[in-house]
Amino acid sequence: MSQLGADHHSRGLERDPSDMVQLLTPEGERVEHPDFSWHGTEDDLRRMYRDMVIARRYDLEGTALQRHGELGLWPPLQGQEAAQVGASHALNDRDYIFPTYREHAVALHRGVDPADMLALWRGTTMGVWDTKGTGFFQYGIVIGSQTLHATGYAMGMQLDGMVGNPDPDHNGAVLAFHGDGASSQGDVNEAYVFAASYNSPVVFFCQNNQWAISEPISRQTRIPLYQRAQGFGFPGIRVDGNDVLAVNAVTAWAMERARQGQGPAFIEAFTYRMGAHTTSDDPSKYRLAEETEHWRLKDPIERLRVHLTRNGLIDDDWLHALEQEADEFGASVRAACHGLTNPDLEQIFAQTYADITPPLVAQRAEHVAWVSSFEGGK
Ligand SMILES: Cc1ncc(C[n+]2csc(CCOP(=O)(O)OP(=O)(O)O)c2C)c(N)n1
Ligand SMILES: [Mg+2]
Repeated sequence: MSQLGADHHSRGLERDPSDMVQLLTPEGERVEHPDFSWHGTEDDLRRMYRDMVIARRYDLEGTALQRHGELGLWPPLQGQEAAQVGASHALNDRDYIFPTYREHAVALHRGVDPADMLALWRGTTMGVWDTKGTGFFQYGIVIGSQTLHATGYAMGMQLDGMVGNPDPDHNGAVLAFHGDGASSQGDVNEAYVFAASYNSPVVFFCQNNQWAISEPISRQTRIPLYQRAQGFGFPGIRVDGNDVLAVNAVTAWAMERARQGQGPAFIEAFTYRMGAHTTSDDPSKYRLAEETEHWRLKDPIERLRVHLTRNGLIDDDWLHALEQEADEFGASVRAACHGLTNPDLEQIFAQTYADITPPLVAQRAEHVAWVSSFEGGK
């Protein structure tokens, strides 16, 4: 096979790998798996559906706001709602999350202020939200770096006695998100080694959307990503990333064993992002239309909607009320974005060190004098 042919073969056209945990088919039918089952309630199902719909709306608003010139950049998540919501719903309040730059659904579920996230992409904040209160660390743009932070944080939780405690209300673990492309980074592989060596309570959650911008998964690995975990010494599981039930069940299992002191795990959520990498990207330059169409039929929200409707767990009135909630939420997101104010640039000097240094004091004075030399002084 030519080089081009070999690439083309594995460019996101891999269909339904058989070694993948699935509990809800793309047609919305429940199926059983020998190792994993889902034990939630009907309310849990409705809540996860609602969170996926709200996350998609947030994402669409983010994309539109960028197109209107209100944001500098936006990384869309459309297609990854089940991976994110399923994972987030498997966490407890003590668990801590290290995201990439795209886990908007997880952020919303953890209570991050939607406006704070917009401010980051508008460039009017240094990216500070309530990381302690939400258990959701700041977004990181340096690919893979968060996995080392996550592993270090998990080692700290171990030292603080938050792992393997007989009282289950005491334990916590870390969920570290990264992408398929990130799995090739040195930082990420070092994080795997540290996590394994110290048996740290960290679960690596890889959203394999089969692309790292324009690089196909065939450039990152010659074996399914989840199989790599074995080489590092911890379990790896591939889950249907568009199946919120399977993602939730597998993440709950991995997090609980980490909390109990059984060490790290690797989850490969096999999925596909329908839109662009970011609003600066044009995937039509490198992805086939057939591929995107194929994955559209596996829409994570649609399959749960079909399941809920068919089983009488929601009806038209319920869906209508949710649509209204999403509309109101969308309007509030737009208003919050329009209400963001430009920061005082002096703040940049204050946020570099805990105690501002004499050279920075001088630079700040120079900067303030320069800014005030303009009409309006801004
Ligand atoms: C260290 C580093 N190298 C390169 C980049 C540029 N970059 C931004 S996103 C990206 C691709 C990441 O792909 P993947 O890990 O699969 O994440 P995805 O966005 O597909 O979820 C690259 C190369 C970066 N931000 N950081
Ligand atoms: Mg990717």
